[in-house]
Amino acid sequence: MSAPLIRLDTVDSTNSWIKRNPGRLGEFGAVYTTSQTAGRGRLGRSWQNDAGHALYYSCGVRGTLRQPETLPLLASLAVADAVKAVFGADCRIKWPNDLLLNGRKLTGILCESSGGVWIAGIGVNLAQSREFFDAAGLPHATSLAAEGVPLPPDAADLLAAALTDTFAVRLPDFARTGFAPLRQDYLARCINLGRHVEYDGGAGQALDVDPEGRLVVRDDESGEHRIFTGEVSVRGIYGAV
Ligand code: BT5
Repeated sequence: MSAPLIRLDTVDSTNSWIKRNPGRLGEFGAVYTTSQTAGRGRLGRSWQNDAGHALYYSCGVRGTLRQPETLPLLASLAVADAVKAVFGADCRIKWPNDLLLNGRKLTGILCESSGGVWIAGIGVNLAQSREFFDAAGLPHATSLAAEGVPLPPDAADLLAAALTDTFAVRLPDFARTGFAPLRQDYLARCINLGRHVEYDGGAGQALDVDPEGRLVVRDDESGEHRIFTGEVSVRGIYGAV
């Protein structure tokens, strides 16, 4: 049986919709729209809407996850798989979960839990113009169209369906075991490795992402660190120096 996939014309936030409707998606399912009026990022930030030009998607998972804190890493890989399958575009992942195309942010991910449901909320920029991002004050953002990727008119519907599939493929192993079975595929896309990064309280070279999903950094001053939360900037990405 395929997972429920609900399309809404417009909604405040697809993550918030799942919180209000915790029983609607069964064990695993998704909701999406191309118009979100109050999209949320992490840490109280907002996610910009451009009605009809992007995919705003959330999937909900009920049940036990072995390493729920690594759900954002699973989500980033599932989107990278789906974007490759539908549009042929190869994205990189900036740890933990931004997807980059040509060094700019194509996708943002917000994971939450509520009422026994794990929620992975994913915003994918599809057809916004460079002018839209400039006017919105987002010089480091991009869309598939702005990077020259041709889009069919039903791009959002195709991507939502593909994303539900790529999630479903990786979910059983992930639920049982956690990040470890995804790790090699994740590392192959991770843009941090070998680069100079800055994190809350230090800076150094990113060496690895460990089986717990932590970024391993050789700090310039204090040796090896394993980072799980907080902001990490990468030299050369989003204008970081
Ligand atoms: C994220 O937060 O990147 C998570 C965004 C998650 C959005 C999805 S849409 C479906 C679901 N429903 C929701 O309500 N949310 C999820 P964060 O790492 O905090 O990044 C937020 C920052 O990204 C903002 O402060 C801006 O600088 C930038 N930003 C905002 N809108 C953007 C966009 N459309 N494209 C690229 N960057 C954007």
